[in-house]
Amino acid sequence: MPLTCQSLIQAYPQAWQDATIHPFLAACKSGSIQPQQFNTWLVQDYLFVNEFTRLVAGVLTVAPAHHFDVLLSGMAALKDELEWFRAKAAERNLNLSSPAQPTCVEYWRFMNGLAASQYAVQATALWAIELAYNQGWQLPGSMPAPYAEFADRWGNSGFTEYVRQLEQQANEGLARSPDDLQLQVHARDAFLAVARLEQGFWQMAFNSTNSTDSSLE
Ligand code: HMH
Repeated sequence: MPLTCQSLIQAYPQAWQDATIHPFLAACKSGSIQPQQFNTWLVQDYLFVNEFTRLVAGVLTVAPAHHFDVLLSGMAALKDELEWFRAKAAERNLNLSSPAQPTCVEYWRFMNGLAASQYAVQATALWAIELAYNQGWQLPGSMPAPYAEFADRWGNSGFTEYVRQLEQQANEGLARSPDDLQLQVHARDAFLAVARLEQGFWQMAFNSTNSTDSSLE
């Protein structure tokens, strides 16, 4: 039996719930998120997405050619997303040259390390990273301004469809070696690492107070 993306979520529901349901997102929904918390997330996520762009580029180098369309559409969307982050940061007078916090650096390292993995492992991680935001921003339901715009970026139907395509491609990659147990373990570990890092990323921003974050201003 080949491993599938859905079977990973079913096997580790708690890890996935921790990755996608967090007090940070609940506080955006209720409007009680503090500016330092939100701005820390925004700056650190910009730094994350820069490195994530390299991950997608790396996946492209090992993907079969018939998977290029989906990956290239993701790359094009990232160009727009990085511009959008810079505009949002400018509106809030945030310094995007701030240092990455340890949790962000840990996520970078994980993503850089994936380059040595087989395509199916990389495709599984890419799917999990995008699904975490797709579900995380969608699950709370409609958010008040200014957070609605953020929720829509990752919760919109086009992005949801993109994540579904990533899932199909990851499943296809996994299905190519149904008897390779080492590959399955590796893909599972990547999925669990993404879940843990996603939870940590929300927690990092949620914990941020004026005294813990020197990067704002
Ligand atoms: C931490 N995970 C994190 N940031 C993002 N922007 C995404 C996933 C989705 O691209």
